[in-house]
Amino acid sequence: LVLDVLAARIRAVRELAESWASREVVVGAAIVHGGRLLAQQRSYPASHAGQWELPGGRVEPGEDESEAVVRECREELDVDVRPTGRLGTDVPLDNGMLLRIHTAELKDPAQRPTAVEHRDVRWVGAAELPALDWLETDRVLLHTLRELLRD
Ligand code: 9L3
Ligand code: MG
Repeated sequence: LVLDVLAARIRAVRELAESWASREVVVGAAIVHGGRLLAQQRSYPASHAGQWELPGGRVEPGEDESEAVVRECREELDVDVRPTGRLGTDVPLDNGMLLRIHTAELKDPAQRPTAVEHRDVRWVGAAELPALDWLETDRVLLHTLRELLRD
């Protein structure tokens, strides 16, 4: 009996781990340059238009997370970035996916990020960081992001 209970417990834990591991990932890019973080302002959907977020989007099938970071930054900002590692913890999204942050740097710092499909993009210093109206999911990460920035 004890073994049955144990086996059931182990199965439940494994199922939970698998369901978490199989959740689809949305990558966010924490691009830092000159002690400031690149933030972009959403233009859609209407419920989130005007709010700020890290650049990024869904990892497409056949793509790894670093490739998704590079592709999303090309699409959204028209810049080339080099992913440098993971940052912080995953944030669960309402749609069941996970937001996962990768740090990145501009391959060519002279390249200026452009708001291709967004309302605005901005380099944000530590003081300005908490003042922006961030998406709730991204706001969770502000303490971690702050550590990348200068005072
Ligand atoms: N999302 C949240 N924070 C972010 C990003 C890039 C994305 N920094 C959420 C918003 C959407 C979903 O992830 O619900 C997919 O993102 P997108 O494809 O609309 O950018
Ligand atoms: Mg996006």
